[in-house]
Amino acid sequence: MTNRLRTLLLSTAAVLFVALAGSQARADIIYLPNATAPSGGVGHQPESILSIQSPGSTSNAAGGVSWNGSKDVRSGDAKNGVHTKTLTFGQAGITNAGQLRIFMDTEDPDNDLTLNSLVLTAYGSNGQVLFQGSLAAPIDFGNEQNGQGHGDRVFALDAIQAARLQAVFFANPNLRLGLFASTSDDTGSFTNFKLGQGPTAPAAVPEPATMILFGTGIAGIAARARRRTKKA
Ligand SMILES: [Ca+2]
Ligand SMILES: [Ca+2]
Repeated sequence: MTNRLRTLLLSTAAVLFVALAGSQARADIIYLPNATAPSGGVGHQPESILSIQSPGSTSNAAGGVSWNGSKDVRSGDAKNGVHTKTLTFGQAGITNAGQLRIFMDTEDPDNDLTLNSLVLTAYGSNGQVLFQGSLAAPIDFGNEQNGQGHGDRVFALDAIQAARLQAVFFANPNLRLGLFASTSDDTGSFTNFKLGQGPTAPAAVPEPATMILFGTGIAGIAARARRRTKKA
């Protein structure tokens, strides 16, 4: 193997590693267009994590709930009481981040709205942020004709982010999940979000062992290339 080839191999491994690290730093919530959201409004299972309501007759709403280490902190247009609260994995009815689903129930009077942002955050016992995933871009939804109490849309973490959250959950089994959302064109109504369980697919969680093997493989290629460079 020529030195140039070794250098090329090492650079390729380095670029691949940086690319992987970059993709893992960006946590995506994905929309599952073919998944069905459950019926039953706030106060029914699955558990509600957040409702936001545009104030008065305005058309935009934004708000969330976080955990400060001792209590929930609501912000913006988040509704009180049973609507809005952080949830543990247990309270969300899940044991695996790959099965985590965010169900959106819209109530918009003219049956369309834009979901501008959706951010899921995992908090540790001191309120520290352990994980964060978000919607990559706003989504316009139409044909929301079920009214309140009938779920309309389903979201999940993509496979890489689900694996990240699962690793965080293993290390912090009492973590609390909070959510922030913002919508527009939802005049005079509220939008509710619940956390619950879906089938593992389509947001399947890669086995942590696979990820480790993959990482070890890259490190192995680099080490081998280094040894060969030394010999030469
Ligand atoms: Ca609805
Ligand atoms: Ca509307």
